[in-house]
Amino acid sequence: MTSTQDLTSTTTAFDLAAYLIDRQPKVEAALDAAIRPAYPDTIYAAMRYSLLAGGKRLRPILCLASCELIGGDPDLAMPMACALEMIHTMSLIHDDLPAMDNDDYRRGKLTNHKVYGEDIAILAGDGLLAYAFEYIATHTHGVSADRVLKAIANLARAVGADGLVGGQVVDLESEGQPDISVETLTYIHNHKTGALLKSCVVCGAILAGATESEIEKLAKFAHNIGLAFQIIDDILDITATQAELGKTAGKDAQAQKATYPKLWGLEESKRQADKLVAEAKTILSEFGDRALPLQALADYITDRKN
Ligand code: GRG
Repeated sequence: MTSTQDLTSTTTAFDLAAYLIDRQPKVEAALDAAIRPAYPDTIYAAMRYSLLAGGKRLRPILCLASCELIGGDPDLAMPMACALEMIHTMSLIHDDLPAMDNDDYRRGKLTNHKVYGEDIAILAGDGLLAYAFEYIATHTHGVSADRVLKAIANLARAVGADGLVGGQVVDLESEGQPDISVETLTYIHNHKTGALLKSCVVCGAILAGATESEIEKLAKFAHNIGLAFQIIDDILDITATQAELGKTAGKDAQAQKATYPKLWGLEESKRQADKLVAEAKTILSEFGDRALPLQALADYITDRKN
């Protein structure tokens, strides 16, 4: 079962558990406050159902950690962190629809369309997507307008046809095809999963006033952890149970999807994920102790069980 506590099982030199015990409830409370029940009741209930359904909250926590690494007060980045989770959640709602991956469970609960119907689930996703951008623009305080604009532009690009949407399209088109190359698979994952994770890290840094060179290093770090995250996701789809995942296990094989374990085998896939994370951590070493939270989160990505 996925829960906000699941991230805390990771052990590293840095006390990630203590860090998350501090951060996760703050993110939960900020999300709950960001979207309150309102009229029309159904759409707000559907948006809140998926947004507040648990999940590891990895994306907001990456954003806050990146802001802090650059020396920013993490509170400045909280509206952006919430918006990132709104967009992640809307992508899960749409991904679970019958026209996409067609799943009945997510985060240990029935999927949005199973509870509210397909029409409302589509609109709940749309509502979350639009509100995410409104929320950044109206609730980010104490940051110059040019930084906010730069972060919004980065996030919009990560979500559109050159990001999540593009990755999902190539993923759908590749289903059932026997000869998907490593290049196509890597395109899918860098866009479908990696783009948003990269935007989390980059936007946190932008809001804190990072230099271009700092942003470039953080983007490389995030690129590596994004790909490692998806490799581990492919592995867990084979090795973990539905109870551990909070969603149907074995979906990739069932949908005849190309995956890294299918191309490389389980052992080599894990080795590649470990290598990407080790490189990612090295990229941040020049930031010293300020990089410890992000480095510990990178380790978590390969150690996680869901
Ligand atoms: C963004 C406009 C727009 C449309 C969405 C459906 C779609 C287009 C894209 C699919 C994106 C997707 C669902 C990628 C998979 C990402 C992934 C590995 C999700 C699991 O993330 P976790 O493990 O989940 O962090 P929790 O529940 O812990 O947050």
